[in-house]
Amino acid sequence: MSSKDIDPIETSEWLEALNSVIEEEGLERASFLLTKLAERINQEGAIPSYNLTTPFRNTISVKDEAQMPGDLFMERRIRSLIRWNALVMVLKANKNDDELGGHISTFSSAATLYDVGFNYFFRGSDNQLEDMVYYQGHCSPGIYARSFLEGYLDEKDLDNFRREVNKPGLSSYPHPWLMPNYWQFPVVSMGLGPILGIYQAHIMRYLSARGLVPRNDRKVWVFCGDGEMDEPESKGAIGLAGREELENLIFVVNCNLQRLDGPVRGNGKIIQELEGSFRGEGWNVIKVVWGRFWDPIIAKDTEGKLQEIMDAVVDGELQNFKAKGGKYTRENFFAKDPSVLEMVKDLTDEDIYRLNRGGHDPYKVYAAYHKASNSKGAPTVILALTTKGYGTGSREADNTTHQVKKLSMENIKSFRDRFDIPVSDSEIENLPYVRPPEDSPEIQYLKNTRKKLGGFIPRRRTASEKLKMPNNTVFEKSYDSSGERQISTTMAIVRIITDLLKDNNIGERIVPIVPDEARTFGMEALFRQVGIYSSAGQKYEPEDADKVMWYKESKEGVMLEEGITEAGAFSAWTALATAYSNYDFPMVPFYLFYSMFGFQRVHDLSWAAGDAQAKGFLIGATSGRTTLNGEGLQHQDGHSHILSSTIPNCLSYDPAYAYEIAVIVKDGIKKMYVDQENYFYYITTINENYSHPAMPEGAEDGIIKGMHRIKKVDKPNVRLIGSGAILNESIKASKILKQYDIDSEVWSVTSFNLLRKNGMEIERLNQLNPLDEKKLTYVEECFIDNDIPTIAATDYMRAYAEQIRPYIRGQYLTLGTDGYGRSDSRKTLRDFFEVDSESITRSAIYLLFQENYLSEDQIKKIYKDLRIDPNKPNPWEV
Ligand SMILES: Cc1ncc(C[n+]2csc(CCOP(=O)(O)OP(=O)(O)O)c2C)c(N)n1
Ligand SMILES: [Mg+2]
Repeated sequence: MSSKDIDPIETSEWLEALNSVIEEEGLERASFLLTKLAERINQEGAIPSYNLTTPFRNTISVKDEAQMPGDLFMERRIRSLIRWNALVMVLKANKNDDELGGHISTFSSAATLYDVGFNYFFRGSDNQLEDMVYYQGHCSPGIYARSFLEGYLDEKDLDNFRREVNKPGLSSYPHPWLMPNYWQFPVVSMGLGPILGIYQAHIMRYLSARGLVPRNDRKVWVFCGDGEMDEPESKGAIGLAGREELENLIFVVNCNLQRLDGPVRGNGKIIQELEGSFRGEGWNVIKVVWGRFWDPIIAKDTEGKLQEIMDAVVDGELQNFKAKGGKYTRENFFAKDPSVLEMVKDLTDEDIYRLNRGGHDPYKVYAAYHKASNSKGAPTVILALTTKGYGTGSREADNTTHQVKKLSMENIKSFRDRFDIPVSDSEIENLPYVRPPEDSPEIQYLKNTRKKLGGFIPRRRTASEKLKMPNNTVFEKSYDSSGERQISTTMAIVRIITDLLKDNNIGERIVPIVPDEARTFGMEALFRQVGIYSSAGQKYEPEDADKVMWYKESKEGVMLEEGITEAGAFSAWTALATAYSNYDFPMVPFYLFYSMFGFQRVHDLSWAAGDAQAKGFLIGATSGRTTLNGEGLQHQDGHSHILSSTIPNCLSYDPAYAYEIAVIVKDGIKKMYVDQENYFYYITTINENYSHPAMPEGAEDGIIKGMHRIKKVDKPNVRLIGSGAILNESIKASKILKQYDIDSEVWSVTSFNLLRKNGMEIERLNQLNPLDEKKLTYVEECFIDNDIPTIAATDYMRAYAEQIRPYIRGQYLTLGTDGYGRSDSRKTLRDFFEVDSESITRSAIYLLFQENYLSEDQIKKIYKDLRIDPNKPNPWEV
């Protein structure tokens, strides 16, 4: 569409007509008429292009701004002290050679955005559950500085910013693991705050729809950077928020136009771009572009000439206007049109430089938050224009400002002067923190604002309700043999989840979550049994309404079918897994996914879940490199246990039998929800069907610790240890060996990861206490009887089973599935990766030969029987 006006007279007639509708009948009517006109033109095949973005100016007009009720000057004084203390703590952390780092420029651009929130909007937990605020991680100094004025932190705490080893220290960024009474949400990794915040708001609605927590006007506030919005995670879930009409969600994007290296959109306009994206996804968009000093100038712009310049300017230039000052701005911005230049003729260059941006104007920010908090039927995004490094003198809007950790004394003094900090020239070298006395008007005002809002934040709830254990029958059913029936462990866990859902003690807390894989895991019966949560209910008759397992969506649905988004489903899981803290209401989420699309896909979110002290179950279903036979390279997981082992509080298991799963889940519920320990669980299950034995007497302890013996012989010659799907191959190998009169015992290893943890712990303990009686690792305890050769086989990379080598005294050989997967039958794949019974047998024979237990003739014969090909290609190189 051409933007050239070929008939200005006709245009003005149309505009006049529209003006009169606006004046006489109001905006709503005018908007209706425009929509009708657009529909009309659309019938002819044209697409009107006006609806997604609005001109580059404040969304809320001056006359519609809600008035900020507080004391502007008092608040400015308090905010200035917060700015100063935040600056000082970073400067101090970098005063010597420790180079501890920290950020100055981000918080300096965001201080007003937070302050208005703290003064008027963010609610504490005194009267209702507190608002949930996802801070921009590298703004942490500003949040600490406020807590310092509030009296929660003292000077020693601030001095220990980024010095955490000898407590008390303040963590670099929001880390609940390190500051469990303070930070709720780990966010500094760009993009995590936005996606976690969206799913937090979604889960809030889910919990109230089910009647588990009351629906109120609790809010989720997500603060993020404009550069951060480039992360796929940041924008990836905004469609869900729009679709679900999450009016409890407010995004504040700090548009300081810069990221780490330089401009976010030097050649464009990030605010306009984000406006289009968010509005297109159904959000309310509130742009806070210009501060109130602009109001009188904008009021003069009756011809729209200033607006034209505002619309045309790119962000790279906007950055210059702050970096290079008022004279530059007059010459390169206002001078673009003589009539616009005229509008600022009475302003000095200094006045022009001080024309404030919306994000630094408490009045404008207040009006935006007020509107956002009272909006119904959609989430709101506030796009606030700010200046990076605001107040740091020559470092303001400088391309390198992100990494500034030290300032010249000249810049420090100019900061002090700009914000009227009561520190004299003689004191300033020492970089003193400033906190007025407790009874000063500033501290009293600050405390009063928080009192009115229900208490201080951030604060994290560490204690929560204990849950009751489910009825034992849920688990006991799995302790019996499956007899002739062949089932998979995926089926076994689904059965346990189904029974848990019906349990009187814990049923309402159980939430199955899937990312469009329920049928893959045989969970479709749950569709109808518990329903799929949908805020819209079900507005259609499902195609399969006449079937037993029809697709039932419902407002009170229990199951979360999050669609094809592992990051989204994981974020929903995290919200539920931390509900014990954030809602004071423990939930027990089970997230089932293709194990290959678990940690590998969303590891940063898993890491954050660990940091947040999530409690719940992750089920890596259809796992194993050879067990998921047909799906090939991208689907066959042989390393998720290596990845899970990187998260310190994740307990991971690769069980083989239904009874093992039952014991692990039971123990998990006890540890996490009754004993209230800080763990979450990763359990792999498989889709191979076989019959499951009954649980041997007294096996529970070993299952939980990571290993238990399933076949005992009097005088074993070798020991076979297997895990998950491959345990059956170890059992078969044991039978083959018997044909050669070789006796073997067999152990099921439920967790090499936990065996290693125990090993590390005991080894270290012995080392630290050399004179005490030496303690045995659990592996040593298990294998105490003899030093016979041990062969481990798993469906994972060898590194998984290698972890226990230091604790095994005899010979040890590991088999695994190193290399890329590929499609074929299980049998062929296991032969290919050398984890089948023949390969296990071969390994046992080889080790026995090494120990001179077998002669050359014997090994030759057995190798021949086993059809061993010495020239077989190496599986991890083909
Ligand atoms: C996933 C991830 N990648 C990179 C970084 C390093 N990093 C920290 S802040 C930053 C720039 C942030 O820019 P923006 O989002 O615009 O925030 P601002 O500081 O400008 O407010 C980068 C790249 C990170 N923290 N997380
Ligand atoms: Mg930025």
